[in-house]
Order: sequence, then structure tokens, then C-alpha cells
Amino acid sequence: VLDLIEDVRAGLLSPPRYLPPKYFYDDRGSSLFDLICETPEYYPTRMEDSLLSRYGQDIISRARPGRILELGSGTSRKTRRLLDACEQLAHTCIYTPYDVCEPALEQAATELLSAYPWLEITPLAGDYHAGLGNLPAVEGTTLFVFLGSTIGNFSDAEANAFINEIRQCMQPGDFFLLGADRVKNNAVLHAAYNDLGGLTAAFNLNVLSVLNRELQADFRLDNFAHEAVFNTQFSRIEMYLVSSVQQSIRLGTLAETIVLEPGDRILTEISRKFLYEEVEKLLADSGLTVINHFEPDNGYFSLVLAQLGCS
Ligand code: SAH
Ligand code: AVI
Repeated sequence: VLDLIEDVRAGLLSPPRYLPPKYFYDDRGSSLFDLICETPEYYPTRMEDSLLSRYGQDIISRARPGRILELGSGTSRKTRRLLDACEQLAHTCIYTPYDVCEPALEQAATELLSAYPWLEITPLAGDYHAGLGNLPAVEGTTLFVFLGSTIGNFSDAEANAFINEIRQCMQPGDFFLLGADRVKNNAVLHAAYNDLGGLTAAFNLNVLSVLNRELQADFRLDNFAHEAVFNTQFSRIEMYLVSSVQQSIRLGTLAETIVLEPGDRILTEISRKFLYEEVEKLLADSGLTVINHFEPDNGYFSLVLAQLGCS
């Protein structure tokens, strides 16, 4: 809660209002994200999953990881494609999922253990911005994995800082597998963040329930509307909660009140869309060497395997 108090003080009390995206992911938020992944409009999960199926064996046979360490693993559903590849290649390893959402981690660990009895799972619960410095050491190569284009939820500076931090944790010869969503037709992007079933809207609004619960706040969810628009200039989806009425909201724990007019907005997430070269640049800027850059025929998504050189 201390992080949340600080982040709400910094971002929510005065315009431009914003919240960091990690607060979406309480138990309900993670479940809603999972449902979003199954909507016909949200293509990134299917695209990445099929790249992982198709190239999983290439990735595992190249990296031969002693450990797969996944950042923001959620339910680890797509990671199964890498574990399938391990099985096909008779390769065993340790899997370390790292996520801020403990219920998702627990569920993933239980399900993976029954599907892959040979797998050793050592979950890490917490904020990956805080704890990367003291990862437990393991024998052999580590394959760091960051899927789902979660990198797109960071600003350029944050993304560079984050990949640099990972690079600091890497031993020479370690690998990094990054999934990143690409720039594409505006209508496709818009639909992906405005699914007709309203799941993205529910996911967005759920962050207000988190604030209500954690900060003794009294946000009324029906006083807000979901808005997600593609900002062409910054090449990113911007997701907002827009106040539909004049309202004041009490934040009990902070002893603060927020007053909102109709149309006032809270930025809850950015989701950047990258060019092919930009994805590679993110990795190269941190001193990583691109080994393979996988993409589907339509260029909708990038899955890039990179390595820290042994020089
Ligand atoms: N990798 C999965 C889930 C993506 S959703 C996929 O590709 O489908 C983003 C995930 O990152 C969520 O599970 C969320 O709980 C986690 N997450 C977000 N911010 C985090 C943080 N600061 N530290 C650790 N995990 C975080
Ligand atoms: C996790 N993250 C990469 C998702 C995205 O697409 O930015 C979260 C999401 N937000 C709305 N829909 C999905």
C-alpha cells in the first residue's frame, strides 16, 4: 500500500492525472486481462502464442536455458509453448515466474506443475522494478522472458532503464526473449482496446475498485467511462478513465479529496506500438545482440531473441 499511496499522491491529486498500470492486476484485474486475451479483437496474445509455438524449439535449442525467468508472467499461458519445446527437446530447466499478482502466480504454478511434472518452479512475488537486484543464482544459462508487449506500457526512458536493469542481471551468454506489439492499421488497434464485449472497459474501471479497497476511497465506477485512443504522434494507445459528471472523490487513507469535472481524464495506461527497427533498437541500446527476430506474415507482432555477448 505504501507504493500505492506514493503513486496516487504523485499522479492522481492534480492534472495531468495518471496511475501506473501495475495496479490493474489484483485477482479480478488479472482474470479480466485473461478474458481480454480471448476476445476476437485483442490479437496480440494469439499472434505471440503462435510465434512461440512455431519458433519455441528454435529458441530453446539455441538458448538451452538452465532457467527461464519470466517478468510479468501472469497466468504463464503462452510460456507453455516454451515448456512444450523443452519437452520435445528432452530439455529440463527451472522456471521462475515473477509477478506482482500473487493469486495469478499461485494458480499458474499449480497448473504448470500438473501439466509439466518434470518442471521445477520457483515463483517470485513482487514488483519487478524493485527486486531485480537479488535474483537467486542458478547453474547454466538464464533465458529472461518478457512477453505480451508489456514493454509497451513503459515510456521510452522507462523501457531503456528496465532493459538495462535486466542486462545488469545477465551473465555473459544469457538470453533475453522480448515480445513487442507493432504499429499497424489504426482501426485494428482501436478495436483491440475497445472490445465490443466491454472487457477492456471493465479492466480499466477495475483499477478504481482497487483504489476504493486499498485507500478507503469512494470512486463510483458508473461515474466514469472507458476511453482508449491511438495517439499517432507518440505511436501508442492511451487508455483513460473519463469523468462523466461533476464529482468529488474522497481518498480516506490519504485524507485528500479529488474534484473532477465532466470530461476530466485519468491516464491509466499507455501501450506503445513499435516499428520493426525500434524493437531491435531497444535491445541493442542495452548492449544486447539480436539473434532472431520472429514475426508473422502480417507483421503484427515481434518476438525477438537476443543475447548478452561473451566478449
Ligand atoms: N505476460 C502475460 C501477462 C501480461 S499482463 C501475457 O503476456 O499475457 C502484465 C502482467 O505484468 C500482469 O500479470 C501483471 O500482474 C504484471 N505486472 C505489471 N506490473 C508489474 C510490476 N511492476 N511488477 C511485477 N509484475 C507486474
Ligand atoms: C499487459 N499489456 C501489455 C496489455 C496491453 O495491451 O497494453 C494490457 C491491456 N490493456 C488493455 N488491454 C490490454
